[in-house]
This record gives sequence, structure tokens and C-alpha cells, in this order.
Amino acid sequence: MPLMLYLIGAPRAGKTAVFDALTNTPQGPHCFVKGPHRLGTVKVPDARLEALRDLYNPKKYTPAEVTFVDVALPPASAGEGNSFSQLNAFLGDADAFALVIQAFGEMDYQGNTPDPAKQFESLLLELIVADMEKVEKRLDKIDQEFKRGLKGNEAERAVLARCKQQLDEGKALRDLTFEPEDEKRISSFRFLTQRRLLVIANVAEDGLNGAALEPLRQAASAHKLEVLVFCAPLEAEIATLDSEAAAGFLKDYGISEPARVRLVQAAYRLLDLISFFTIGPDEVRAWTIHRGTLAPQAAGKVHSDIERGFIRAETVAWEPLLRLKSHAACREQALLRLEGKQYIVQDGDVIDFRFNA
Ligand SMILES: Nc1nc2c(ncn2[C@@H]2O[C@H](COP(=O)(O)OP(=O)(O)OP(=O)(O)O)[C@@H](O)[C@H]2O)c(=O)[nH]1
Ligand SMILES: [Mg+2]
Repeated sequence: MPLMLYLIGAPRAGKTAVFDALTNTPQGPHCFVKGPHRLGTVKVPDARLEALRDLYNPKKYTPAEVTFVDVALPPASAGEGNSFSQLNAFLGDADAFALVIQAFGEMDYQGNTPDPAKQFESLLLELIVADMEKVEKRLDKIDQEFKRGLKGNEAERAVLARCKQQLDEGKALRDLTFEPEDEKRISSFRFLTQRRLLVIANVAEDGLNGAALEPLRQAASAHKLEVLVFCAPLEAEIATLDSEAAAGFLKDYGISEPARVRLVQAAYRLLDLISFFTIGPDEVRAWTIHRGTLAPQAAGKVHSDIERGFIRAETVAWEPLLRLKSHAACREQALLRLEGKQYIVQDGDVIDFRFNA
């Protein structure tokens, strides 16, 4: 499963423009439609993997992927709760949310210019309210069962009460730590405030220096979040150009790298993800794991049989392999390591798993 990153934000904030910047290509948009939502899978750019591909010339080249989702929010209408609670079922499989903030300063239909920091706070609040609704509904149900003499849900009730208190204080469930047993008890609720967040300020062309974003940055950093600055329609346009023309435009606007690259890198950082590589004449491929994953579990990404029958991981870092250009040369220099079950896979490891079939 690729990483799923959902773009959410106020109506007209520029979610679709950001999505276009991520999924447009010179050959056209690279996305598909699911109900009212759009999904686009982006290959994670990785210069190390590209160099390994060039060295091995495999039949197949498979970079890691991130799937972005352009969420179509139903219009919020009085008495129906907040918009995210209506979307709860759909938002369930998100690994993370990117909050798209309208920071291009245009007036909305009510004639107000939206305040980026306020938008950010109100999105956080919406997520909290959506979780609160779930918690309260379940707590009510448990209370009713207690009244009818049905017992057995005390532990669930206790952990939900803890969640309720946290949400009551306006805080995300992400910041609570749970015992593994409690973690299991609440996992099926798929609470929105447990997902990680990043923030995209969608600015006008003349706002790319981010000068006007200090209040948003402060609000975000109070939650330990970073703000990425995009001019989404401009980036969507640039994404349709061939790479030479695109590079020229990016340079003119002083943008370091395309939105797609910056967002994917931020998502990796945010989710504490790393890549390891498997290589051979058939395929050169990247695999995404959480930092701290042990070798057998990393092997399980490739195939569950390899995890089960794991013997060892023949490992070399990407850098010496590219420099010396072969496993044999790395072995001669004692740079090829035989790692066991307790080995923690490092970012950029090139691994050949040995296993009992
Ligand atoms: N001036 C300016 N307009 C923008 C910018 N980004 C988006 N827009 C405009 O704002 C409007 C909304 O942008 P969308 O990308 O459709 O926003 P959205 O969040 O997907 O909107 P909904 O899906 O309708 O909620 C469009 O008319 C865009 O052209 C920007 O950076 N500058
Ligand atoms: Mg849209």
C-alpha cells in the first residue's frame, strides 16, 4: 500500500490546485476519480535509486509511491454536524492530512479575506469535533449497556474517557500515549486527530517569499508542524512543462524544487519514513518503512515468506555500492555486511535477503 496523504481545507482554499501541481505531467494529469474525490499516485523522486537503476539497467524500475487525495468536501449545512464528520468513513484510510490554507489573499463570497492562522486553527478544531462526536456516541452506547446490566466494556470506557478529556481540552489524540492494549481498543475508530499533519500555505505569486505567513508559522509551530509554501496554480502550470522549461520557471520564481518533490520529502520526514532498496537484473525497487524497522519486518514488505524464513540480510549502503559499482568490489573492501534479525534497517540500504523457502 502506498502512503495515503489527503488534502483537506476550507472550501476554495486551493486543494484542487495543489493536487494538480502534484499530479499534472507534460503528458496530462496522472490521476483517477473515486466518487467525488480524485486520487493521484506520485512516484517518490530519489536520486540514489535512479543512479542504481542506471548502474544495473534492470527490466523494471519501481520507485516508492505516495497517493494524494483531493477531497471534495460536502457543503457544511446547519444541523448536520461539521463537514469532516460526514467524510469520516472516507477519510479512514488516510496516513496523514495536508491542511491546505488559503493564503493568496483573495476575498471569499462573503467579502472577507481569510486569515491563514485562523483557518489553520479552525481546521484543527473540525478534526477534534469529528473525533469528539465518535467518542461521545460510543460512550453513550456503553452507558446505555451498563444501565441494561451489560458489563465488560469498562476498559474501553476508560480509554474513551481519556480521549474525551484530551479532545475537551482542544488537543489532538496524537499527543496521547496509549498502552498497546488500549491502542487496540481504539484503533477501529480511526480517529482523525491521530493522523499526522502537514500544512501547505497556498500563496499568490508575489507571496512566495512567505513574508505574510508569520502568524500561520507561529500557530503551526505551537503544534510542532511545519508550513510548506506553494503557489499552487503556478506549480500546476509548471508541472505540465518538460523538465528543461520547468527548471527555467522554477529558477525565475526562486522555487528550489517542484511542489511534488517538496511535499513528498516533507511527508517522509513527517511520517519518519525511510527507504531501502532491492536490486537485480529484473528489478531495481524502493521499499518504504518506518525508521527503526528490524530486518525481518523490512523483508516482510517484500514478501511475507521472506519474513517467515528470514536467515540474514546481505546489506551494503547505497553510497559505496554506487562508488565501487558492484557487490563483488564492496565485498572485497569488507563493505558488504551480513546482518541478522536484530539489525535495524538504515535509509538507503541495498539489501539482498537470504531466507528458507
Ligand atoms: N489568485 C489565486 N487564486 C488561486 C490560488 N489558488 C487557487 N486559486 C483559485 O481559487 C479557487 C479555488 O481553488 P481550488 O483549487 O479549486 O480550491 P479547492 O480547495 O479545491 O476548492 P473546492 O474543491 O471548491 O473546495 C480557484 O478559482 C483557483 O483558481 C492562488 O494561489 N492564487
Ligand atoms: Mg476542489
